[in-house]
Amino acid sequence: MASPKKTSVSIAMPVYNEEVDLPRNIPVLQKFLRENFKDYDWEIVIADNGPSKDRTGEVGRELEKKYKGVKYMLIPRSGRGGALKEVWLKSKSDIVAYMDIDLSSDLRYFSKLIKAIEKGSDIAIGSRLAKGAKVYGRTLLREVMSRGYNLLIKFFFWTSFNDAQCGFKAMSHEAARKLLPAIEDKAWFFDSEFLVVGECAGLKVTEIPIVWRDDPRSTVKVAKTAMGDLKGLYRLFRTRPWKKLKNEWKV
Ligand SMILES: Nc1nc2c(ncn2[C@@H]2O[C@H](COP(=O)(O)OP(=O)(O)O)[C@@H](O)[C@H]2O)c(=O)[nH]1
Ligand SMILES: [Mg+2]
Repeated sequence: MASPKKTSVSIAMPVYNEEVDLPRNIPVLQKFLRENFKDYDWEIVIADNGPSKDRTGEVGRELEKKYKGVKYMLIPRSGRGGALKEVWLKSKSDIVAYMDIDLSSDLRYFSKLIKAIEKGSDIAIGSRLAKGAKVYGRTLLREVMSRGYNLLIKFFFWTSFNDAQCGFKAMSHEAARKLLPAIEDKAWFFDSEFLVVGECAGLKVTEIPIVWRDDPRSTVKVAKTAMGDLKGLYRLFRTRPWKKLKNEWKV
């Protein structure tokens, strides 16, 4: 008798100049999935951008050869959001997900994200600002900015989630297929945009409190990214893209 089809999961790892973390953390994630995700058909997709200016490309291709279930993809130009969108839209898996290569989010919470989607959520997100979350080593500046930014989102869009920017998220194949073509940002605002537009259009977002150990090395330029976020929120407030989606989806 044929065994029942396993749920498939694609995990994108957006990377830019990550020659140090890639060989250290891809094996950690691959081992974790081998041991804990036996009931799933999983793949890890290294989503390199640019291309990176260091040996990320070579290291990524070596990891693809060496480790089962690991793929390397070079996505020309687009930033982090553009890379995620491309990997997710190309994926045929039932569930698409992503996490940051520094593995700041404790992997033990990954199955909770996936289970939330299996139980019927369209989007599941890790959260450092929900009740029950634990955060170690985050700078006061990032913490204050993050709290302020998320309050602003709630105030203007009446959304339910508390942490738009955590690098630990999953989405059903169906939600990705219908939502992502409408998402414009190709950089850091991408996450906020798909969450706001998705929830305002009627998709179900589940927030999972996680344990986060901050990696002090960061590729984020705080002032520039904050400006991009504010401009992005203003664009969404003005254009209200979910209205068109609600019509298309007949919500
Ligand atoms: N594909 C891609 N990934 C990026 C880009 N910029 C940053 N990343 C990745 O995004 C993830 C999160 O970056 P990180 O610097 O840890 O952000 P922070 O934890 O918010 O400070 C890491 O895996 C980075 O390599 C980009 O332009 N393209
Ligand atoms: Mg980080």
